[in-house]
Amino acid sequence: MRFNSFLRDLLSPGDRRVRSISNNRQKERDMRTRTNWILAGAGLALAFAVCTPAARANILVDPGFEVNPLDTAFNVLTNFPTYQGVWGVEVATVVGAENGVTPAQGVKMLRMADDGNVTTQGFQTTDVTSYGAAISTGSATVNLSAQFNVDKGVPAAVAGIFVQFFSAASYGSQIGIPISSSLTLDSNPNTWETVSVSGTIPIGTTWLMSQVYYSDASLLGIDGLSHPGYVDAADATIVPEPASVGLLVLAGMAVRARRR
Ligand SMILES: [Ca+2]
Ligand SMILES: [Ca+2]
Ligand SMILES: [Ca+2]
Repeated sequence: MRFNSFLRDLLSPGDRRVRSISNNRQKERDMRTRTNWILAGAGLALAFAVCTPAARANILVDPGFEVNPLDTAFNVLTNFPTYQGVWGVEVATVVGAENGVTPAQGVKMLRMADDGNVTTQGFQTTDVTSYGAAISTGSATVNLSAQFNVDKGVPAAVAGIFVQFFSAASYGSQIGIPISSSLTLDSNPNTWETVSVSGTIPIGTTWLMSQVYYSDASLLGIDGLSHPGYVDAADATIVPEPASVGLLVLAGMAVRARRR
């Protein structure tokens, strides 16, 4: 009986009000917990977007030289919008396996030959305005890599890559300092070697140009003749991608909403 009256006391009108306040506090706590879970979820998704390399898009079109016809370096260099996503080359063709070299990826590869100058080059331009949010704060990084190989008659081919930045859709608008990397290749046709470079995209960049090249002189074989150099599996990515920038904005909005 004593316990029953204790229960009745607990349920008296005054106590009910206290319980209702405490219920509201509980609801508030639940809301906060829910907001925290949403924030944690957004943070997790953001971390995922930033940390998962597999999710990054290759901004190059036909990076493995499998499907598209080549065009001229001149066209690509003088008309960015029309030839965007097209490989423009000086002296090069797309070939299948030859001279003991098998494509690194797919069934075709780029075969570059001496252009009679200093380097034999291939170019591709990309409109990067969709990455503008990150580029405008100087927080966008470009990573370019490609694989290179020569036949067994070439003892010390020098292969390289290059990225140039532009503030408009023309070669004359070049800004910042190009980034580049090169490598002296082995003479084993069974091995493909990767050359890669990373760098910050200069603020104001709206177009960039990816380049693969061979030093002409280095293609000289032990037979005294100039040999071809091969390229395959090019890859260019920009970090962060627009999706993760969107998530960053979303996370920022959630934090602001919570503070209000
Ligand atoms: Ca290929
Ligand atoms: Ca050249
Ligand atoms: Ca090799």
